[in-house]
Amino acid sequence: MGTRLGAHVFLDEGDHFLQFVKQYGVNDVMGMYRHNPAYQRTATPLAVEAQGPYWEVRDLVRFRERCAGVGLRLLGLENPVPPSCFDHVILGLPGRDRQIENFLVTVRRMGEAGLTLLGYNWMANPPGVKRYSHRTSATATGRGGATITAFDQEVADALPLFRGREYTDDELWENYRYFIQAVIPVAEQAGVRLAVHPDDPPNGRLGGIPRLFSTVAGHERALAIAKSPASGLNMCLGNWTAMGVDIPAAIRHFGARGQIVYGHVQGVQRRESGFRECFLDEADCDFPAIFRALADVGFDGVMIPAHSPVTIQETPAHHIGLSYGFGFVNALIKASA
Ligand SMILES: [Mn+2]
Repeated sequence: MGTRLGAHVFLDEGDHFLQFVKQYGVNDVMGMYRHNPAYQRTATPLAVEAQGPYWEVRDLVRFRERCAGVGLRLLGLENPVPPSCFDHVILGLPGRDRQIENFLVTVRRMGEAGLTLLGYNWMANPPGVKRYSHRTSATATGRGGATITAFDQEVADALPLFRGREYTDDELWENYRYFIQAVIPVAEQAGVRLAVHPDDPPNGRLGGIPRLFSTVAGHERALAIAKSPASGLNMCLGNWTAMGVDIPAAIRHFGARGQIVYGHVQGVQRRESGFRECFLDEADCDFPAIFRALADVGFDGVMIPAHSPVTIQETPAHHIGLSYGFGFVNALIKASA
């Protein structure tokens, strides 16, 4: 009960990665699309799409049992399919009904496998861009020479259109309504809660595509459309910091209505034209006040430290940054309990 430490798991790092997060005090974890055997068997997301980019019950159960083997509870999946298997939904392109139907299959099968949380986002990523997809730099320099990512709106404004034309806010809202109204009854039935990630970066428009989840009002509007306890938020603190809003107030607002499903913890510093990532202790947000607000609204879920500055001797799976994050968040949880 209450706020708990969570983690993303990376099965391809081996079972010792699961044990590593367990050692740092994590009990609850979230999986991702890259663990879907259908995805791992193929070289390209398009090939996955041809096979049907949804999860089978047996693969979900196997995943859950592998986590349970080291004492971890698999809560659910975040971004269960690659962006290329969901983008027609966001942009309202031909083929979106098939992508939605595949999404619904995953929701049903998660319910059958006893997984209750499904994180998703509403970003139409430019094709071919992978990790930290919407940074303008992945090689900026942070404290002590650590490598950090950064976003500069002026650089982003010079990018070509991602999808060949400008999309309107109305279009994307209508596409969102179409999607969420199809999913909610199925999610309710399956006992699965959806959590939408803020747009990353939370700017108004990128590559000609509006960013619906970049303001408090946008989140509010989306939840009002869904009107269901099965629809909630992934409180990604890095992006909420980049929005420049009063985060404890937002937590009290949404949390009092039980709409915060889980969250991410990242450090972000705002800059004149964008932001840069940083260590948690130097972030432009009041973490103690944020975790107090979570406790005050009776939040019952996980907060997941994720990517962090890359220091000397960091590993490919970011063990060093993660262990710093686990310790930082664990202390915040203890101090706010
Ligand atoms: Mn996040």
